[in-house]
Parts: sequence; C-alpha cells; structure tokens
Amino acid sequence: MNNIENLFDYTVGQFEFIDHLFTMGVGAHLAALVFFLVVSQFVAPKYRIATALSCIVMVSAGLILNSQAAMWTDSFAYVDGSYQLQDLTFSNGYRYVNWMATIPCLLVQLLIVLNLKGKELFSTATYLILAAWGMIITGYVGQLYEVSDLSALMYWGAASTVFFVIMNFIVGKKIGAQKASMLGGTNSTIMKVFWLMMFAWTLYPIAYLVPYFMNSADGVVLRQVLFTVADISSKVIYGLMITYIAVNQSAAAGYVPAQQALGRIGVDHKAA
Ligand code: RET
Repeated sequence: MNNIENLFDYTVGQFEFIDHLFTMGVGAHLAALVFFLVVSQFVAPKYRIATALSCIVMVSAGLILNSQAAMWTDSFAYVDGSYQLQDLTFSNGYRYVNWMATIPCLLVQLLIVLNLKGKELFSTATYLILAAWGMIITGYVGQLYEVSDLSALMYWGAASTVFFVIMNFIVGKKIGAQKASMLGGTNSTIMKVFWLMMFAWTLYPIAYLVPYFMNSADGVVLRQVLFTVADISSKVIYGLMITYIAVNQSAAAGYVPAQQALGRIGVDHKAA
C-alpha cells in the first residue's frame, strides 16, 4: 500500500478517466512505433540507431502503460456507486523501473544526433546514464514513503533532484558545444528539443510531489494526467523531433533516401 492511489474511492468519472489516459498512452506509443519503423529507412546508417532507440522506447513504454491499465482495473471494483480497492493494490513503482531502461535510450539518441562519436559518445553517455540511474533509484525509494512519511518523500526527492540537475547540466553543455556541428539547419530544432525536455521531464517530479500538495482522489487524477502528458511529450514528440533531425542531417550529408523523402530530389520512377 505504498501509493496514495490505494487510499481513495473514485467516482465513475474519475476511475474511467484514468483508465482512458492509460489507454491513450498505449495507443500513442504504438502508433508512433509504426511511424518510427517506417521512417527508419530514410535515416542514414550513421543516425539510424537514434530512430531504433525510439522504437525500443515505444515498445517498452507501451507495455508498461498496458500493464498499468490492467493493474488499475484489477485493483478496483464498482461497489455501492463508486470504485473501491479490492484484494490487489496499484503501484506507480513499475514506471520508475521502466525509466531505468527508457531514459538511457532517450539520452543516447540525443547524443547520436548531436554527432558525438567514439570515446566522447561513450564517456558522455556513461555520465548521463549514471546520473539518470541515481535520480531514478533515489526517486523510487522516495515514492515508497508517500503514504507513510512525507518528510522521507521530500528528502529522497531532494537527493533525486541533485542528480536531475547534474544530468540537465551535462545535456545543456553538450548541446551548446555540438550545435555548430549540426547539419541542414537542425541547430535550431535541437534547441526546441532541449526546451521540450526541460518542460516534459519537470512534470515527473511534480507528479512525484502530488501526495504532498493534493492528497485526494482528484490529486490521483492530476498525477496520471501529468504522467500521460509527460510520457507523450518526452518520448513520442521528442522521438519525432529527434527523427526529424536525423532525416534532415542525413539529407544534408548526401543520403539519397532522406533527400527523396524530403522531396529535395526526384524519385527515379523507372528504377523504383
Ligand atoms: C523523480 C523523483 C523526484 C525528483 C525528480 C524525479 C525525476 C524524474 C524524471 C523522470 C523522467 C522520466 C522519463 C521517462 C521516459 O521514459 C524520479 C520523479 C527530479 C526526470 C523521461
């Protein structure tokens, strides 16, 4: 009974809205998966791993949201006019565990379109992934206390935020340093990616703090709204922008399928 989701009864509206949010999340990630699979052929081999990583993130996030939806509907039943907890309990902890895999993928795809290579790619990825794991593990421990001990929630949340700030600092520094290397005018798109990250990633700590500032059934609804907006922004929209950058850089580097996809050169219909 670690999460506040288990403390309340829900109206039909609240319960179904949360179920719909999970289902929308699954649908968005599955649809984007198909898009990334199709578009990857237009991305030069040099950048293709970035698009492949988006595919992995889509599968991973889609599966976790599907299981969150199943857990939500298994944990509650309609009794006397409201949805009430039954024998199972609901947990957000699965999300945190899932981030251990998805966040490294999101960070590495950024480094690939930033044209980092070899040792620099490896060492930057290592620092970023270690900071991300520090952030997630401390956050995971913290959310276990959200029902029993709010000061422990805040303490672990503060520790997690230190890692979060370090990670953002490294990301910002690398984007600043690599912007000039980016081809095809994508240096302005990468700044949009940076601001999207700052916005979307900050929604997760706000969701973490919901038990502190809105400990109620409406707070639970708010938390799942925050998670859903954050998920779609930080994975789907982010992935689309990364792939847009990858295709444009591929075209600028002379990769013909990318140039054809962007309509920059004609397709040879006899050969095609
Ligand atoms: C926690 C704990 C409280 C403090 C902070 C947190 C940050 C979480 C973040 C999560 C990002 C998740 C992503 C998932 C993609 O699949 C752990 C909630 C700062 C930034 C991008």
